[in-house]
Amino acid sequence: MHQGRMKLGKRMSHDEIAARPRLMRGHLPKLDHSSMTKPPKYRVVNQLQHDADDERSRLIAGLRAAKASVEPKYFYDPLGCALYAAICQLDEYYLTRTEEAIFQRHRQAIADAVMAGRSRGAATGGTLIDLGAGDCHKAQSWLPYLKPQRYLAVDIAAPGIEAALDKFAADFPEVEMLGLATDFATTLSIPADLLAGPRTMFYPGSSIGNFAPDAAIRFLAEMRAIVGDSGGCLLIGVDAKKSKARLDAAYDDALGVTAAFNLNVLRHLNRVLGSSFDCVDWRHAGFYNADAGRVEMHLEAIRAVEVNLDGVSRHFAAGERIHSENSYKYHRAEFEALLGAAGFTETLCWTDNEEAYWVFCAR
Ligand code: AVJ
Repeated sequence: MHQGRMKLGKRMSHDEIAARPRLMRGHLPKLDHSSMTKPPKYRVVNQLQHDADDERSRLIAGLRAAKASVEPKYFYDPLGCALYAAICQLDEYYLTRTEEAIFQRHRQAIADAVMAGRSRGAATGGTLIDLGAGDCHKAQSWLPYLKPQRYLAVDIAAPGIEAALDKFAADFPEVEMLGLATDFATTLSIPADLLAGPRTMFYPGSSIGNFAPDAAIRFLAEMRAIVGDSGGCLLIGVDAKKSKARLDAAYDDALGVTAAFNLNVLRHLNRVLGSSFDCVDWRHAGFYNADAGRVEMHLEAIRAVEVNLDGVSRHFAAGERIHSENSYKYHRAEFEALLGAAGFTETLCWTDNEEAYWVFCAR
């Protein structure tokens, strides 16, 4: 297995700080005693560029296919990450808010369930593996409850992890902070030296919805394998099936933030591929497909366009679509069945008053 290149987190040393040119205000921040103790450390392992060529050809093949598609990971360039954060604040996008309410209301019970597998007396310890950690803020409220020895932020957005850990490490000096930049949608492989003690997988936000059910089982089984018999578990958030009206609104909001989030994929593609997509030629389509049990997002050509894809022109007819995301929704029993198929034998579930969202602890 490939082990990623190690990169030390960049923090200014005190010498560097002292050597900085004086700023306009004329003085440096005072170095008090606490800032003279060792600076917080973190380490980020980057597995991303290993198959860059392979990825590029898959991306182009997807766009050239008769039914064009692009993987949802292409949402998350820096602007896309910012737009997703904005989506999470929309009235229509209930997911993040509902999950957070469940977490807040049941924090201690969930923490007790997570820690129930740890050997008696071991109140602290183990590794909290945060899948799709983003800016790490969801984990922030869990660290004081789960008290891991190690926190491992896993995300596709490498610059985001660096920035987040840099901030985060100072708040939790007692926790070893690690990062792993990887595309876990393909396979989840975590270098063994990044793991210590019981392994708790934290996968919030209903991102499991991006996988089709059979792929979700495969991915859950990979998580189950990492938990192993370490005494850890999986803590996962899952969006529930609900009315089409509510789901349509959540993925096609009045402000047009989700539309911008979807269209931004085209800008990202232009940067990655040197393609010639023009956002004004495309519109956002986001809706619940009840038969398939999933929300679909597509980019739809407003008019006939020719797009230069790696030197070859691709024609898109007016109304033709590029499928950019599936977001599967589950009844409670449906998701419990997926967990069972992935090898989990015990599950606990928390929900909100409207049963709009599920939080499972599984082992
Ligand atoms: C981050 C995958 C959970 O599917 O709801 C938000 C992404 N797409 N609005 C979701 C998303 C459109 C989101 N996940």
